[in-house]
Formats: sequence, structure tokens, C-alpha cells
Amino acid sequence: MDSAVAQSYRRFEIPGIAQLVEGNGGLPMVRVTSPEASGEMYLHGAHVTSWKPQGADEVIFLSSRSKFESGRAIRGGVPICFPWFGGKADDPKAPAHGFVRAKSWQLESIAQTGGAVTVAMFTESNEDTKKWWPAEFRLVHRVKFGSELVLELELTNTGKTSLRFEEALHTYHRVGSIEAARVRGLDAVQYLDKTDSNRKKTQHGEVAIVSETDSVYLDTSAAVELEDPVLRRRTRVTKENSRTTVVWNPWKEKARTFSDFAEDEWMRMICIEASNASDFAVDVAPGQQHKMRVTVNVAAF
Ligand code: TA6
Repeated sequence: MDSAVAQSYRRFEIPGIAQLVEGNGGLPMVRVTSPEASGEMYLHGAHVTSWKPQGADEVIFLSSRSKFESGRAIRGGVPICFPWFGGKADDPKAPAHGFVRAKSWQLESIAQTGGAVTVAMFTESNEDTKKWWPAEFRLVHRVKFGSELVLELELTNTGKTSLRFEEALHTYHRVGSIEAARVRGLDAVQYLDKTDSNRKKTQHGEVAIVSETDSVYLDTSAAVELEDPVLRRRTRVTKENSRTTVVWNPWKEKARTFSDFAEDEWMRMICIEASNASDFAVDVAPGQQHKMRVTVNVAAF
């Protein structure tokens, strides 16, 4: 790929380890092939679309029908929701999950750390973003592709007034069958059930998915574990500076309403989203930073 973008970033490449390539839709992405893992991260939305630890299967779900175009979020991978989660409370016309996941970011750095590779991309406020949100900010998505996947979302308030935002790393996990999958670690945690008028409920035991599920678990910093008896693996998701966790599967009928979900793909994905949403939005004073970090490990059994 010799587009101007690739040329401008050629200096970041690490031969045989990290390359700028043309991805789907002609969008530039960083392809990682490190000793510990392979992975992909598009400049579009700083969007991770693949993480495959050496010797393991692909961990991330990516829809075969996803669009790859400016102005649209990729379906699958790790969409970045910022500076609001879901719909914008005061503007029904605003894009769902904020405006950073559907725009092109810039490459900040690529570094090899042992057998892993860390890729950092950033986006900053400008006149366009201020049409939706008046704040001044710099947002960095720093991702370590190694034997574990570490996703870090770092917000710097570059303005002169405090800002409040919501955020989520809306991670789509591949599963062998959603009906057999179980999510542990949320027992007794209260959640908003978005399939039932946002009613507040309490989780009893592990989470099983038996219909459309759209739950925002509140005031929880707990690690969760996704057990997949079909792919015979456990995925552990630990998080730092995140006080809500979202679990989502659209199930059959809702999935049909998305043009970028292929038939039956809903059966092979579950979103587990480290986030700060609803009453747990984050306040950052001028010049201050907030870092939310997610670490994903997989183990076969
Ligand atoms: O995180 C769950 C959720 O908020 C669901 O309500 C559903 O809308 C999902 O995100 C996907 O949203 P998207 O805008 O990516 O289609």
C-alpha cells in the first residue's frame, strides 16, 4: 500500500513485526505479527479487529458483513465508544456511541516490547467534534498485542474547563455458540436491563444468554470470565478504572435489523464491554488525564 497515509507512516514499521497495510475497504491498518501474537488495528476508529495469541484461535469476532467506510463503525472488533455511550441524551440525531469510532485516527507509535507489540493511535478535538461536544481533548488508544491483549484508552483534558464523558471498549468476543457460553464474575451485581425499559435488576449467578441481552452492570470493577465449552477456552477480562461492564447479544430477531450482521453470526459473538457509562461517567479537570485499561487473557481447557 503506497497511499500517502502509508508513506507518512512507513517510518513506524518494524520489519517482519509490524506493517502498515491496506485493509478492508482500502482503509489503512497496522498488521502485527509478533512472536507472541498476531493482530490488526485500523486507523479508522483506532479499531482493533483481530487478536490471535500464538498457538490459539482468533479471539475477536468480526462480522463478514461489516462495512469499512468513513462515517460508519466496523461491526465487531473493539469499537471505541466516546464521549457518550448509546444514544446522546440531549440529541437524538447524534451518532450512537459517540463520534470517534467512525473517523480516522492518527498513528502515534509502534513499539516492540519483548515478544509483544504496542500500537498507539490518537485523535484530538477540532471544530467538527465541537459541533457535537464542546470539550477540548486528546484521546489515545494504546494496544499491546502479546500473549495477552491490553487495551488502554487515555483521555487528556486539553481545555480550560472540566469535562464529563462516558466511554466503553465495546469488545466483541468470538464464541462457539452463544447458547453454551457463560459469563462469570457479575453475581449479585445490579444492572440496567436495556431490553426491559432500563429497569434496575440484580444478577443471580453466572450470565447465560437465552434471548436478546443488553445489560449495563453498575459499580463493578470485577474481572469477568467467559467460558466457552464449544471452543473449549476461558477468556478472562480484567479492567482498571472502569466501574461499569456491559454484556450484549442481539439474539436472532434484533440481529436481523443490522445490515452488517450475517445470518446466524449473532450465535457466535458476545460483547463484554469495560466502560464508564450512565451514572458512572467520568469527570476530568483541565490538564488532567483518565486511563481505562482492559486486559484479556485466554486459556484452553
Ligand atoms: O453495548 C450494547 C449496545 O449499546 C446495544 O444497545 C446495541 O445498540 C449495541 O451497543 C450495538 O450498537 P451499534 O451502534 O454498534 O450498532
